[in-house]
Amino acid sequence: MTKKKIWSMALALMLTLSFMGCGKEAEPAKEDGILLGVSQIGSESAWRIGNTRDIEEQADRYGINLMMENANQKQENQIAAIRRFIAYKVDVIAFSPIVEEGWDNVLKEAKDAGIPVILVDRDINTAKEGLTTCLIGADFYKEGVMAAEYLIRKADALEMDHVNIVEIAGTENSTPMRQRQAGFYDTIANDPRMTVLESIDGDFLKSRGAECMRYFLETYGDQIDAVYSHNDEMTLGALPEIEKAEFVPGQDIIIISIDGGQEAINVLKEGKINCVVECTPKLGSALMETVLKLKNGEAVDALIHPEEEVFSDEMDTSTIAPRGY
Ligand code: GZL
Repeated sequence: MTKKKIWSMALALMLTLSFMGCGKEAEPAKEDGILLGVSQIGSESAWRIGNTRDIEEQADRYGINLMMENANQKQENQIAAIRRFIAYKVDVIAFSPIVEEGWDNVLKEAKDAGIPVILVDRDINTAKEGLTTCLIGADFYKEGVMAAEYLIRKADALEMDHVNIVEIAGTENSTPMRQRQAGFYDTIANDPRMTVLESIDGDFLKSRGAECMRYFLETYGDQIDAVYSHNDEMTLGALPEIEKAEFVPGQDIIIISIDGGQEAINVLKEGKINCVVECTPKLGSALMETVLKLKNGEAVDALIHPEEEVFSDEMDTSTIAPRGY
């Protein structure tokens, strides 16, 4: 074999190997020295725990140094954490505000310190301009619409002439609570069959979901046709109370939930939940991409909504892939 032939084969082999390497997911460029301060709400749900895990994993994948503090459901702890991040002179601050009001002062301090703030998951309500850079999170209003649209289809399918609904709402004055309620109410408003008997704040907690459902069953009993619960945790707390009252969830009472965690999807597959609207906690990659853009002086979108879908008894639920949270 001539030398020329050997070299051409060696070159072909190197090119082949180099193209093979292009098939795997391109690893983002590792970034040294960027410090991101994150104030996380707490650990109240599988969704929140999944969100925290995803932010940690993506910070590691992008090589961004992370200071994450858990506020244990207290706004004052989030405000204190943001002040620590400012004192520490982090490059970027990100946080999921537990409620929409009460952030102006601390965010003004961050702005005066020249530190950009990214909203993750939830929004704030302020009259002041320019306190935050962008919001990365779900379209909660659309989630409420999708929940209501499912209930309308279900009422049609069951030929129901009235649908009495009890609502287990999320943390009062939080973005998901306000918008999931607004989207749902606006959608059922034009359907005379639909009546909300009562709405109670379940604070996105499993224990509170059980308490709310116990009260609803004691108060309304067999008048209840449907439960609209703002997250899986509260739904999973409510289901045993429905069964203790000798009703069959998913049959005697239509159950609609939001988040789409594995435990709720498993219960959907058992037929005890009728509809789960997805709210993905996997916001970490979008957060890290946005941090890099800010540090590189690039423009960022003011609003980044992830794609989300609806899982329900209208589909072959065996096809639902593992959820990862
Ligand atoms: C939604 C998130 C909510 C989840 C709950 O993006 O803010 O908070 O729906 C969590 O499970 O507690």
